[in-house]
Amino acid sequence: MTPVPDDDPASLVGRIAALDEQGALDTVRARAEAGDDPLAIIEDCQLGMRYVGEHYQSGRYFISGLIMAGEIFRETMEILEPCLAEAPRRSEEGTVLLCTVQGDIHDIGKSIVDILLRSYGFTVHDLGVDIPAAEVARQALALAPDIVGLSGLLSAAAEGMKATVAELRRVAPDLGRPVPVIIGGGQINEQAREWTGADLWTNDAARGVRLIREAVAAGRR
Ligand code: B12
Repeated sequence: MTPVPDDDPASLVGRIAALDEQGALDTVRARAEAGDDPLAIIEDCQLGMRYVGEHYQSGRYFISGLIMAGEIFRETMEILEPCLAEAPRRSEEGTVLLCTVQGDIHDIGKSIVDILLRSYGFTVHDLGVDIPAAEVARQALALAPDIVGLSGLLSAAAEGMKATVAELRRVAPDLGRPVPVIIGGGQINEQAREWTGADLWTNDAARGVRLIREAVAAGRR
């Protein structure tokens, strides 16, 4: 078995890795009530999920383990959302078109990005999951976003990302300007950014929000 990184099965990371739903949610509530940074709590959950994924890959957990982990994260976000919404609201920062690309139905990370962007004053149009490239381009033409955010966790999602970036580039003349694209997900790295033709990449929602704010501000100058 992969050891829990901090060797503490009673930690939030350890509890999620062990699929201890009650223990994990009690820890989230206690940390939120103690005023812990919600982003730090999310980071621990993300690490715990990575361990669940490894256990799935090694055959220790079945698909039900992934489903259970998804449920724990969903409930965690229900607890944390009010804390995130309390962040000071800024003026209108811009419009973001967001989705999980075709072939991929993972949406937990995307939903975190959505919540964070809204709390920073962005208008977010979340198209959902498994969205074909042509549909993203159609919505971009209709909504004229400042930036497009594509999420994907499967290795195969890179195909969908590449196709979507190409489609957005193809309709750029009709948009009147090139729309920057940021890709995100646990497996995403600089190599994936280069291969898909996207402008930016991240595997961390908080860093993603920072990159989006910078890109939108630069586009408006
Ligand atoms: C929960 C889970 C599921 C749930 C998803 C529930 C849901 N509603 O999303 C369910 C059970 C449905 C599922 C299904 C499958 N899964 Co799954 N799943 C996971 C698991 C355990 C956690 C994913 C997660 O939510 N992580 C937590 C979030 C917060 O992290 P995140 O997504 O990376 O997002 C963060 C950042 O990346 C960033 N971010 C994400 N998107 C974006 C977008 C933008 C624009 C920005 C700025 C930032 C950003 O912000 C987030 C917060 O920091 C992962 C393991 C792992 N290592 O991630 C496997 C994993 C992704 N799944 C995997 C697999 C294989 C599958 C299935 C194919 C299994 C099967 N045989 O059916 C199916 C896929 C079906 C499909 N077509 O998509 C593999 C993928 C392997 C690969 N390299 O392709 C993984 C890695 C597990 C593994 N190690 O084998 N899965």
